[in-house]
Amino acid sequence: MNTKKLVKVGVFLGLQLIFISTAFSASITGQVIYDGKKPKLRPIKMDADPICLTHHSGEVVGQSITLGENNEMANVFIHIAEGVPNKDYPTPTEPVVLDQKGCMYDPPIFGIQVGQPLKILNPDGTLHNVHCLSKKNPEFNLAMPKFRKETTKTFKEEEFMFQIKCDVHPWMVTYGNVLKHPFYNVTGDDGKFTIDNLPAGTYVIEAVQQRLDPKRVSVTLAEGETKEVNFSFSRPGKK
Ligand SMILES: [Cu+2]
Repeated sequence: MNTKKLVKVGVFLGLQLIFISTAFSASITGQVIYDGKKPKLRPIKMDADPICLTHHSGEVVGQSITLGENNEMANVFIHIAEGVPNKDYPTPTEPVVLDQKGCMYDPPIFGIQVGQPLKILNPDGTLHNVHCLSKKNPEFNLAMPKFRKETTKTFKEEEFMFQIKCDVHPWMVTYGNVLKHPFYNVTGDDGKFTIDNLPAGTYVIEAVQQRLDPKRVSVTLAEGETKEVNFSFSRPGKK
C-alpha cells in the first residue's frame, strides 16, 4: 500500500473512532440507598449439610438485602427498561460466573445477555441442584454432584427476576435477568452503579431488588453526557 492510501485509511479509521466515541459515550451513574432502619437478617442454619458448615467460620445471613454502614444497597439490579435502540447487540463471549461457594450463591442477583454463557461452578465438594425457575426460557433442573465442578448454560429470551434455587439447600437462591442489550449493572458494596457507552436518548432506568417494589426514573441524555440517577428504597407502606 502506498503512503497516500495509508493516510486515507488512517483518516477513515480515525473518523470512525470519533463517530463511535461521540455516538455511544453517554453514561448514567448513581447510588442506591435504603431509607429506614436496617432490617435484621436471620442467620442461616446450615446444620443439615455439615460440608456447608466447614466453609464458614462465623454466622451466615440471608442475601435478600445487603446494606453497608450507611445503608448503601448492594446487589440491586439496574437496567434500562425503556428507550434502548432496538437492534442486535453483540453477544459477549466472556461468561457470567455463578459460584456456589460455601452453599451460597455468588452473586445473589445477576444480569446476562441473551446467548452469553453462564458458567456455574461447584467448588464445595457436596451435591448442589441448580433449579432454574425461568418461565420464558425453558426451566432446567440440574444436579451438580461434588465431582461436577463446572457447567455452562445459556438463555434465549429476555426475562427478569427469575429464581435459581438449590433443592438440596433450601436457603440457596439467586435471581437471574436476561437482557437483549448490555445496558445494565448491579450495585457494588457502596451502592453505586454505572451504565455507560449509551447513545443519546430518553431512557427509563429501573432498579430491581428481590424483596421491594422496583423503582423507575426517566432520564434524557445528550451525546456524551453523564447524568446521576439515585434511587431510594424503603419498607413497603412507608413510601
Ligand atoms: Cu446446594
